[in-house]
Amino acid sequence: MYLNSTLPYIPTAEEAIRQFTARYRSIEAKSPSPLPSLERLRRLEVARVRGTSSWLINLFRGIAYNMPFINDLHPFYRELVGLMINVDEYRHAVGKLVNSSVAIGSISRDALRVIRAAGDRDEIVKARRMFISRIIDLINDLGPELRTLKETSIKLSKIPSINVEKPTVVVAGMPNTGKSSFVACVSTKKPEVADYPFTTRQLIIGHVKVYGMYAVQVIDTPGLLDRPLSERNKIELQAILALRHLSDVVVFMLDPTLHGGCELKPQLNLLMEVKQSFKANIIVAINKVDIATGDEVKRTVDAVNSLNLPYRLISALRCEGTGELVNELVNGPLRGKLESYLRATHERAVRSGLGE
Ligand SMILES: Nc1nc2c(ncn2[C@@H]2O[C@H](COP(=O)(O)OP(=O)(O)O)[C@@H](O)[C@H]2O)c(=O)[nH]1
Ligand SMILES: [Mg+2]
Repeated sequence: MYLNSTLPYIPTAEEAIRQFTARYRSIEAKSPSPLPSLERLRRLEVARVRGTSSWLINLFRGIAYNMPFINDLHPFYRELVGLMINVDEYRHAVGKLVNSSVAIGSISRDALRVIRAAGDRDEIVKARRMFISRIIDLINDLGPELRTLKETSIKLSKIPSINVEKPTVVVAGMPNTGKSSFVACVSTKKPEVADYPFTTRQLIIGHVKVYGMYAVQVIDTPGLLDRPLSERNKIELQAILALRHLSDVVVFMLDPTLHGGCELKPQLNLLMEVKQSFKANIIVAINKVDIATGDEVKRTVDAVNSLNLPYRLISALRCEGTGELVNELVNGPLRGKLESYLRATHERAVRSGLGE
């Protein structure tokens, strides 16, 4: 559910070679043995070849299988990852790592065959040299792929870690319309902050308690969904649009007064843009009703009605109408996802209670 919680350790080729040779040397004969020295050497080399090759196979498989599979990613992450990395190069690197672990198996079997059949020490030593040099060549050959994977892993670790299974409300609206105030009203725990790639911006993730659990998140997007999308460069726009995969509902904040410094018209233009590109449920919060005049509220309500969008009157300054708005979402558009989220959480708790 998170992207970057389990990213594996990825060595460079040089590090992997160093670890491999150190391991090879460190594997000792088990106990003083009554066997003649040729047999002891044979046993030792068999143990070393087996031990180091299975270590290396596990290392490479561990990397290949613990890096995210692009196709399995949640669309939000898939879209951001697609912007950050060369997906074909990444897939190739993972594939080559898997193939290499198969090749290590066969290099190891070759070496074991020769070692087992060897008639004297020289043959064993030759087989050992051959094994080590083939493995070193193989690791060296993986250098570029390991580098790609390491760079990918670093990039992935910068993607904001957001629980994509949780019912999510994204808050949009021009600056000073009251978005942060709204998030502060409805979240009952200190909001988290996550850097957002391709922007200097951060997401503010508020947590709303529902049925005794922090089961809904409300995301404030300062600097992202607060000015016309048409003014964005291509990458930035795509990064912003990735948020649509996250939002089950958009709360669009309108300031009917002139106190925020923004006329109604540009606010409505942004609302239209968000509506077109997000395709999520939108509910308009007409804010600042504590200071708005009757006329201001009326012309805003008329404008929202003409767009056929549902709305609520709130005062984020006084936290009035804000809880009701969230309840309406919980019982309406968030309901299905909330039920499955609560069910999944419950099942996880039961399983862990059973020690599974
Ligand atoms: N009178 C009044 N002021 C509000 C209300 N909501 C927000 N404000 C004020 O408007 C300004 C901008 O609010 P803020 O939440 O930071 O807006 P944001 O830029 O959209 O996050 C602040 O001075 C708030 O105190 C409201 O309901 N009534
Ligand atoms: Mg703000």
